[in-house]
Amino acid sequence: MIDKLIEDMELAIRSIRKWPGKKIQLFHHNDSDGLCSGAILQKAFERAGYDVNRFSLEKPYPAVLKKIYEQDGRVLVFADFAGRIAPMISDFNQGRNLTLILDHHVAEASTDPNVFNLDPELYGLKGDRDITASTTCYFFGLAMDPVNRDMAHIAAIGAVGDKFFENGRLVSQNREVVMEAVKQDRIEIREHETGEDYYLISEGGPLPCDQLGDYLDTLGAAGFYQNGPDIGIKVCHEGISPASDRMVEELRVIQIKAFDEEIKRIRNGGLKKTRRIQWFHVKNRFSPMGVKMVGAFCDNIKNTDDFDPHRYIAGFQIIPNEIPGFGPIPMDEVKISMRVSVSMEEKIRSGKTMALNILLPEATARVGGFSDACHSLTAATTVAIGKEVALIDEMEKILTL
Ligand SMILES: [Mn+2]
Repeated sequence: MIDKLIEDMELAIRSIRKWPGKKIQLFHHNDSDGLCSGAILQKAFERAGYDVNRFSLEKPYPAVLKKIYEQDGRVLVFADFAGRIAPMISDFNQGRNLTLILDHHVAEASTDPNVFNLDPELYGLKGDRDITASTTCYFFGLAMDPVNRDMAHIAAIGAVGDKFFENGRLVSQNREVVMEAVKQDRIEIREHETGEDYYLISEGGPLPCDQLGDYLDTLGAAGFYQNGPDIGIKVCHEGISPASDRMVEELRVIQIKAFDEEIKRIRNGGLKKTRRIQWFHVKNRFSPMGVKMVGAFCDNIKNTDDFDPHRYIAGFQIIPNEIPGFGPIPMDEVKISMRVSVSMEEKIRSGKTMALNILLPEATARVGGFSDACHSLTAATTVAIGKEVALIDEMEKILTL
């Protein structure tokens, strides 16, 4: 099925070459996989003589898509998101712009011939096992020009960053790119009892790819409103620098302080409980960090004594009415992130408790919110400010059915 995907990539590339103009607008996710995807595509297009205008996004919110699709006659590329909302993008596009989606989340087919959904999930591959967005973008780059083979190590960093392993090892297409990077002496694999560790070979010595993934996540997510994604893209191409180290260090300090203060609030009555859910609202107290932080915060606290291990955990964070590179965008929305304790994870896996990717999107739809990518044990959507309690109520209703 990878052959059919590559064939369709070649088709999309021919369409880009035929499209008038030499400009690309590139939108990519702000986690490590998304940054690696953006880095690969930017360079691949620039090598082919295109002018690339690159934007990092936390999510392809409808308000953002609406603004993007006010344009006509453009080439628009989405990486590491949008696979599932190809029908919505098709409705926005109406054949007016050439749109490419290079994602690896669960996908739906496009309904507009000018929207190419090149998400490997539509080609029988598993995005949460075989192939990340970075690897998808690498194959796309190769289809453009074999010279892009020298970016295999960037794809490998994204693959490690997304943490989809089988028996502690990258598999399928992700494995193929990492082995290519090994062949090029850019990545070194070290075996241990439970799997493999991957190291980027760099001037300062070998760098563990999992740590580099966390480093990029911090730049992209905590640093989202402070140019972090741009620094992250630079790190993908040129490696870490004293300037990037300093920024990551500063962001980590901001993050620890904000998280510590939020835990104090939660202990002092900031946690609300309904029958099956415990929830809190950080408002804009995580500012200037991006809204991925409420999810990161949930990950940090989900197994601590401050939370009931038998209730779902939900955190809300207000989405700023501004997106770097876009200027003001009226969002008036909150993001909700959900997680569960380790014991509830077990119950979800064995089917005894409802999975988050069933519960949250259903409740979100009922209050008119927006969902794109949800997983069974981690999920996030957005709803209008003021709909928080209604959303929690809807989830309780779904859970009592
Ligand atoms: Mn990804």
